[in-house]
Amino acid sequence: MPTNFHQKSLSLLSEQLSARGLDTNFLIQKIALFQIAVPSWALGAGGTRFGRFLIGGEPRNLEEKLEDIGLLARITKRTDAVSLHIPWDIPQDIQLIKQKAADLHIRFDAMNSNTFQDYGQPLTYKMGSLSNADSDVRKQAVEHNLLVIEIGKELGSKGLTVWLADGSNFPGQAHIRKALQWTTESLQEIYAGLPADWKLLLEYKPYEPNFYHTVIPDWGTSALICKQLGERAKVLVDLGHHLPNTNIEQIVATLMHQNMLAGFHFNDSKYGDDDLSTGSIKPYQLFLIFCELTNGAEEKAQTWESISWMIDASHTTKDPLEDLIQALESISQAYAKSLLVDRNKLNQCQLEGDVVGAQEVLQDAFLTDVRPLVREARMQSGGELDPLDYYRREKIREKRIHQRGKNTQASGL
Ligand SMILES: [Mn+2]
Repeated sequence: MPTNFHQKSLSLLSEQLSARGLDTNFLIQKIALFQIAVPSWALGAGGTRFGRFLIGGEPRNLEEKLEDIGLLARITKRTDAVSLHIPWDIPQDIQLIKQKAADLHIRFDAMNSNTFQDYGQPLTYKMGSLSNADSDVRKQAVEHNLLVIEIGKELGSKGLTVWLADGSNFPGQAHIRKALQWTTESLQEIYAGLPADWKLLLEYKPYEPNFYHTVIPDWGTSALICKQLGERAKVLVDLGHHLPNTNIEQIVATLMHQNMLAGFHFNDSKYGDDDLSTGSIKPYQLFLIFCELTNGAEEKAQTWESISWMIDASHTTKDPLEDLIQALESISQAYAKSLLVDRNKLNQCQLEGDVVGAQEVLQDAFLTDVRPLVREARMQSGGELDPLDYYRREKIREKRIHQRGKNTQASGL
């Protein structure tokens, strides 16, 4: 895209926005500040039904994963953090990793534990982890989480994300109340090991393949457990972890109202936990979610800074770095559009019961092409005008393949 095309579209948009009483520079500054973490498992190919097809030049170790995120940070200016997964990313040399991250201007976002896979630990998680009927298995799962906290402390992380696959496959298999109780007690032990300036982010999910029940199926169950843990435990919303047509923006509003929103895992879905690129299926839903987020922060239901942001998607048929560029762009666009909502007018419509007017206010914001604002925010921060075009023009993947090899495989699912 030629720079003069960008300048023209920005000045046209700026004119329209100021006619609506909006300050373009203020918006650009807000957009520039919004940063989204990238998980360490998102940099290689995920599995499809037909197998896992290597992208080529996938990162071979944690240092190379940081290099990939560093590249995203440099060209998009929309990410400044990595979220690590243990045991997939146990640093061999903590000081080296910290230095590498610092050189790339990357910080360590929430740590992720893993008790949903058997990876050579002494006791199996076949019948669950934190909810297991066997107290030795629960102890092992708790200790794993405490180890993750220790690694995170050394790296400077400030959060632990817990996602459980625990549940049962058939009726009668599990004692539903006991499973919930054991999970809560296990989480209490983990919470007790949490440093004072850390938070615990508790995910929920209503189903898995071949599942009868999950121990933490929804935001309500997650919130109930968090209330029993303490005020630094909050609910993590993963966009794919809902039944079809769930009103996710309502969940967000409810959690913010209770100061219980820990953060987000961004992705998109057609049917369920599809892990598709954020904004590729339901951009209007993403916009409505951001409307609740920006409004909830403006009205001081919960501070913006207390919420964590991360992409949690799977890259099967796209180059992961290209996919992440698209996702970062979509999230920034949804955020930018939410900032355009005429709140006074919307409040007025709500007071007067003007349903049509309220919809018009939202559509006015949603249908505005905010791409010039997002581009300008990126350029003013020192990023590329068009990161995807830059990535292809500079043949980054080809260079990665040359450096790392064609058949390398990043750790992860
Ligand atoms: Mn997730």
